[in-house]
Amino acid sequence: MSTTRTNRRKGAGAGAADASATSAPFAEAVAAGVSASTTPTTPEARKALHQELLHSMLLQRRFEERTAEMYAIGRIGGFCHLYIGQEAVSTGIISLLRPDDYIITTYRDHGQALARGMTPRAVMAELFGRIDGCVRGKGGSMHLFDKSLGFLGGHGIVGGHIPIAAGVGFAIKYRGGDQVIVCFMGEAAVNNGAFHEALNMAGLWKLPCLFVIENNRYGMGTAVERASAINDIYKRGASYDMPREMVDGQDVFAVRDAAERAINRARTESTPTLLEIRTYRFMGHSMSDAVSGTYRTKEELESYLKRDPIALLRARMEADGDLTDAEWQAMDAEIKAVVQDSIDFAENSPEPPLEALHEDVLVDTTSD
Ligand SMILES: Cc1ncc(C[n+]2csc(CCOP(=O)(O)OP(=O)(O)O)c2C)c(N)n1
Ligand SMILES: [Mg+2]
Repeated sequence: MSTTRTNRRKGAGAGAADASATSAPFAEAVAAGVSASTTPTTPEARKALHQELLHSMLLQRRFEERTAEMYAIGRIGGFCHLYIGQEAVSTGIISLLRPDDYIITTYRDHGQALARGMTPRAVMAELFGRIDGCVRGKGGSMHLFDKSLGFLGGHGIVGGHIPIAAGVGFAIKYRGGDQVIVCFMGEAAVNNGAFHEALNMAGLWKLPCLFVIENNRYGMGTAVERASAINDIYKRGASYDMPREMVDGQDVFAVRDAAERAINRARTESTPTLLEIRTYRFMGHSMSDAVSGTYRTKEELESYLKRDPIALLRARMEADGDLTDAEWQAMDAEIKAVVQDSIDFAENSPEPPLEALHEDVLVDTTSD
């Protein structure tokens, strides 16, 4: 893995000399002659693509391991929800998107932002509440946003962003574009009225939306079986005449396969899709929740840890001859250095000035 990656998509607030800009999503695979949206045909292209997928997932993991540490020592405050265990979902889907596509998501948003190419510096500074964060330190963990990446947040209200996704889908269609909007949500959001209203409109008007349910089995401490009348959540797509699939969320290739079908449908036929991606969060609901909690057993957690998406991808790549131990060590060391750099950057970034409190509250409709 090269250590001289350049970032194709600079995150806001990243600065011109951003040493953490190593998250260039899938640039090397593309350089090796494979479109990120197709199955590679040569061994070289396959290796490049798989290394990019691994890099993307490992960056999310190492970034959040340090995030937890920074939270524990009080460098990060407020709400903070880690994505550890779910990285194959963000990487699998986002690796197939074009730069002009859109993403909207929940408060569990660090992994998706990094997979999209937001720089570790811009994300870490945001978590620290500093001015060089992607939204100048005023959003924090739950509200990562970058218009230039089509990354439309980071939303704290469960289900509140799903109608916005339908609205973006409507705007794409109205303007005659062939972009897609991916709307990530947790499985608990599907019992919220906004879910039904938005999916009904998307089904009725055939909007280019990909509704991705990351079914990690729990909404805070409530198991899906205790909250949903239907446990196979993808079946709800039938109510909206929407193509639907259930996917193994620990297998990045299974995620990519299903996402590729859905994205093609959205682009070429303007048809929405509902994907239920079964995954698991390895940490507590948020930083204020114990790792296993009282609502799940240690045995359950341990059984899911055996299907760590990064370990599964690494094992497959080793078996295919696409990853040597030295390459793994080098990639891990490079990523750890990038994450450390993002922490140093955040530490040195100033807090927003008091006057900034009044900025960005209302949009100035008289400019641009
Ligand atoms: C409308 C609303 N109700 C309740 C909450 C409190 N709350 C925050 S996260 C959460 C659980 C959501 O679980 P899920 O959708 O499965 O996502 P996950 O946290 O598992 O990623 C709840 C109930 C909220 N933020 N918004
Ligand atoms: Mg959940």
